Amino acid sequence: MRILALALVTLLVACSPAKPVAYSAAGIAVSEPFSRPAPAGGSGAGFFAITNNNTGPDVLVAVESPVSAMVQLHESSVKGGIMRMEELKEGVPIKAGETITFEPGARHVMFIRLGQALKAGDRIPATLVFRNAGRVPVELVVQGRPAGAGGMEQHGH
Ligand SMILES: [Cu+2]
Repeated sequence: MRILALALVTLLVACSPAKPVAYSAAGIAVSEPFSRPAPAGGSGAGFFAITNNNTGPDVLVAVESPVSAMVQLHESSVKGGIMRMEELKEGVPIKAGETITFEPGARHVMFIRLGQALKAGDRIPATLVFRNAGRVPVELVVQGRPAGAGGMEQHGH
């Protein structure tokens, strides 16, 4: 019975990748942080939605993580049929009450020179640093398969 119960729990965890995971601190809510598989030495990407529940504006100034040598905030865009990435050096402003998203093909967190491979099911610790709200620790869940050609790994740094 106990073994069955354990198996059931494992099954439930394995079968619920879409279950919303949310973190909040100091009036900032971060929902469903996730990443994609990527090789050690390469670049990985991070995605989530951030809601500013405070009465004043804020700025996401940086993301820190032990998984890579460098972490940057990036914006992808397509210009003349070519996908480009630009570093958001001034950070990302968030108005009071606003929700902004980081998602594939758009704004994202870039983990540059990974010290370890990111594999499906891994949890990556990261800390979002806000100008006013301070530090909000989260865990990104690595989901799915490597993006391959046309995906995030294609971006050079
Ligand atoms: Cu990037």
